[in-house]
Amino acid sequence: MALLSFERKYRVRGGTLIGGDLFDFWVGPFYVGFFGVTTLIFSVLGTALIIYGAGLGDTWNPWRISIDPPDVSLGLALAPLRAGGLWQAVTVCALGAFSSWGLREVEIARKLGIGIHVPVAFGFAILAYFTLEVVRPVLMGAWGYAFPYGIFSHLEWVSSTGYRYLNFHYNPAHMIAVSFFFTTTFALALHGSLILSAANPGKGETMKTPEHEDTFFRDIIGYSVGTLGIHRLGLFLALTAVVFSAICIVISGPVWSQGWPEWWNWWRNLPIWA
Ligand code: UQ2
Repeated sequence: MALLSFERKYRVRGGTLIGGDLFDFWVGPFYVGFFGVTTLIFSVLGTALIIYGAGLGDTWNPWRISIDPPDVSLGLALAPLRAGGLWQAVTVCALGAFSSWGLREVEIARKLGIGIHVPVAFGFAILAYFTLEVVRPVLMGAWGYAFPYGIFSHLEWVSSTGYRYLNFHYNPAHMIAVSFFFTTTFALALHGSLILSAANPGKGETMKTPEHEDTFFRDIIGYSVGTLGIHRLGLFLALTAVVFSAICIVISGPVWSQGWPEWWNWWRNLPIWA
């Protein structure tokens, strides 16, 4: 079906989670909905607060602008605007915008009658952000442990938080997360190259079928995970990478406060080495 005629067919009322028909409309190609309105409000407000915060700061150098969380000494209190309060307001706006975007995805999926895999997957990304900026700081008792909003400043946060635990590569959850990130890129390289090899033939040649794709892998390793299976595998690998990333940061401090290399002493102290 041609793109335009398909879109006309699916652009029907219904599927909204909230607001009934009130916001059930499109602006040009974009679906709005209740959550389109809230996404817009949160992101415009959050961006305005960041620009205002940049104006309060001492630089307009885009690399150096930073909206910092409150000092650790302020604990979990509401901070004055210029002492971390802006960061708190921006964080509320960010979470509001991300959740609104996810719920707008759900409404579009419901209209189309497709699954909600995309918003569920996006939910894992929101969860990772929430873990860094809310769950871990709350467990550690201060907003000051959250990362700042700035290009260099957030990189410096990652660096100094890593050194705080001596060497993050010894964090077992970090090891698992990195392994899943690598496996994700491996799976996508296999999948992308396999699809192009069959679906993008030379001039004058006809496109090949999924049977060709299956047979390639059966011939080379005796197994094909299948055309649906590779996408299930890809989603699993990507989401698991995110989950272990969230675990690896949330256990750093709340569960283990020494250097990560020391964590492995349980292994060195096993009685079998005696
Ligand atoms: C496959 C298949 C696809 C694919 C790929 C495979 C026809 C078009 C890439 C091969 C993948 C396998 C065997 C799994 C590899 C395992 C890991 C953990 C990377 O069989 O079916 O569909 O794209």
